[in-house]
Amino acid sequence: TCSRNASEVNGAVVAETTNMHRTYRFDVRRYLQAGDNTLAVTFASPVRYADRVSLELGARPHVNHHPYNAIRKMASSFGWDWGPDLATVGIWRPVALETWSIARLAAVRPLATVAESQGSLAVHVELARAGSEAALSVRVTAGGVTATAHVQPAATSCVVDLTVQDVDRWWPRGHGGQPLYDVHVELLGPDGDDGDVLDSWDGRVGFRTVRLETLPDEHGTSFALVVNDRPVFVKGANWIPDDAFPHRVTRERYAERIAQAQEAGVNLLRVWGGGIFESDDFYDLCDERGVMTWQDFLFACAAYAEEEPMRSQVEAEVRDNVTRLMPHPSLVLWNGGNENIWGHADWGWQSRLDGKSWGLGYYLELFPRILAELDPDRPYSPGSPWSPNAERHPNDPDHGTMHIWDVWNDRDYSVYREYVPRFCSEFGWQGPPTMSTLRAAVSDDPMTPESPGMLVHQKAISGNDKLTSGLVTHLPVPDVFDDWHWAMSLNQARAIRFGIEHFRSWSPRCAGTIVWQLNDCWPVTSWAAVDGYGRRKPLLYALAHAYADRLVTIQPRDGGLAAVLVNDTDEPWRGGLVLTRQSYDGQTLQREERDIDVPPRATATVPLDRVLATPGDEKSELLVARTEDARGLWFFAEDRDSLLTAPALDAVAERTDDGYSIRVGTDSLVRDLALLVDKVVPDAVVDDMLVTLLPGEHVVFTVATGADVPLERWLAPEVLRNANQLLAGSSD
Ligand code: BMA
Repeated sequence: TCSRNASEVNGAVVAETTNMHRTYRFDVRRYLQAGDNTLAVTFASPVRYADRVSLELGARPHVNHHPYNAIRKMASSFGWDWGPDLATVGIWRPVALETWSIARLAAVRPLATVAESQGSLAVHVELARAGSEAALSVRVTAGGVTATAHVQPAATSCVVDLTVQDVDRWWPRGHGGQPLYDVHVELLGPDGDDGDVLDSWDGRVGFRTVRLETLPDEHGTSFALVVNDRPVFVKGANWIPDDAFPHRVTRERYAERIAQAQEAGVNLLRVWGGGIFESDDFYDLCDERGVMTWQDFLFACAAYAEEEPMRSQVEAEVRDNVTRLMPHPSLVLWNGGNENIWGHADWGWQSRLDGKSWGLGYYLELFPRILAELDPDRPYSPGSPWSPNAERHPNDPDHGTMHIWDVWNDRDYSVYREYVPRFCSEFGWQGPPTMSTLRAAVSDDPMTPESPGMLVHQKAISGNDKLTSGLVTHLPVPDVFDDWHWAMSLNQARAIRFGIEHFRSWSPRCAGTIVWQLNDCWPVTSWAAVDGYGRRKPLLYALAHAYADRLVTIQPRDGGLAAVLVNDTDEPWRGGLVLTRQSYDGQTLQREERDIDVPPRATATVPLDRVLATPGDEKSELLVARTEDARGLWFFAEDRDSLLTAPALDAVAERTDDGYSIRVGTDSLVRDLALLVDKVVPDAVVDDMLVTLLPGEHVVFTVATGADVPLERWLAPEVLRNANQLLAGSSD
């Protein structure tokens, strides 16, 4: 019956709250009594609240079926195309009763920067006073240096500046180390340096600079992150709330998930606007591991009212979270929101809105103004996608960020090659969760792609149709469920690997890719690389290959083919490049050798001679481009049109101290060899997947597990998988 969340102390209403994304602080002195006190919190239905406010404010476009844009609450908890409709209610972060006198620290914002090897820290402090107008002081210690500033009588703010000599810079992973400096702030009482410590604050900073380059050039407008004056190619993944009930996400779970992103070669996580500002643990771990973060403000796929009661809530939550998160060196970009500006341009909103506000004022005025005040050194972009500095279409590939979704929704993954985005901040392809996750979540018998439980765990519009349409160009549709599961998992992995190799081959014109999406919030068929129970899908391994520091990829160029070498390291890449055209049975038909010298953080394009790049028989030949430490392959035909045959695998499993080692060799060509270990032991982890073997080659997979299982289980055809198995006439 209640329409708002109300908090009562000893029967008196203290407050009504409507915003999950902010903190609230209430003065309760006048309600307290000696002895026991009672705090009662009444919860209202967020769904009804959102419905009611959406009518009061005037209906505005949004995706999915609830007006999540009328309440300041995690948008995806009202259901998303990968998430269940489970609008939560409750207290999800700590509640405390605090007492204080004289004054307390209301906000501490350390601005850290660095020039040469000199670190500068400007600690902005805001105070709240409890009636006292006394002069106070603030003492800051960082990097072995202490500095103090005085707070004038009645003043409520001050800045403490200090300099740390010979600082080590913080770098994104793959570019350097992640030294962090503790910052200790004390508010001292009226007696000055020797006075009482009234309050204190502890945090950490890293010394680095970051800027976002959006410069006009011959292709359009760039979008590149520059850390410590060096451009950093972003190998990113989009992050969604890791649980439909986000309070269940512990530090350990964040640590595990971020480690999985690292395994995939990821150097940036984008915290997507339909989710939450994550807890401090997330950003702390990213600081420590050099995983950059890009934080959306929490607006997604909808028009948002700019009037009250929205406006004040939005401002309060942004101030709160900018203050909380700005110390983190891993945070490299604030972003206005997800697909709101694009939605307004393309999704038929303008006539529906009929002149109503839709959020642009937040993205172009309010947020930049708050950031200029609270966090002036960090880049901001008004939205994703967004074309900077112009009245251009927000999703223009030549300007700023782009989301590529037509490829998954309507076309084929080969179409990624039609786009050379300056920065691709979303693109994705669906695949099912791992089999053990699926079996734990869905009990359909028989289980088919369309059985009732499976459909509950496929939330995307026409998701299954898109999976099928996206498969058939490459592989036939399997009849057996286990084969279907493998085919769709493989196709997801291949699609994204294809996309990333193409995008990286255009670096630095393309300065980053952020795959949709790293994680899931429950067991579901989705775009994720790690499923809802934390298990690695084949896509995670494909990302590791595609995001390798040194990449050799063969790409179409100027009507022919070229080997493109992407060197994302600080060392020059020198040596030989061996190019061969060979038959599936292992005969070398053409061979060439080139010297390569790819400078650090650079890309080299080596056009291939026509005789090398032209197959005698496209169904049974491939190109191999090989350096000492990397190799790229080019198949002239799709698997289903090729003469790929059932592989004769020579596989042996052995027990090791930490699990198993599985050696697989072959005399024939076998594509995308994988070991779906969760089918044997649900929490077993294999070190690699999607390895293509040429005739005569072998690979050794390492499986980590404490479980004891018969050796032959690892070699069963539904566990030891490959693409060849999916072709007619090749099934085992
Ligand atoms: C993008 C995201 C999400 C969505 C995904 C897949 O639009 O921003 O809204 O889940 O596509 O459809």
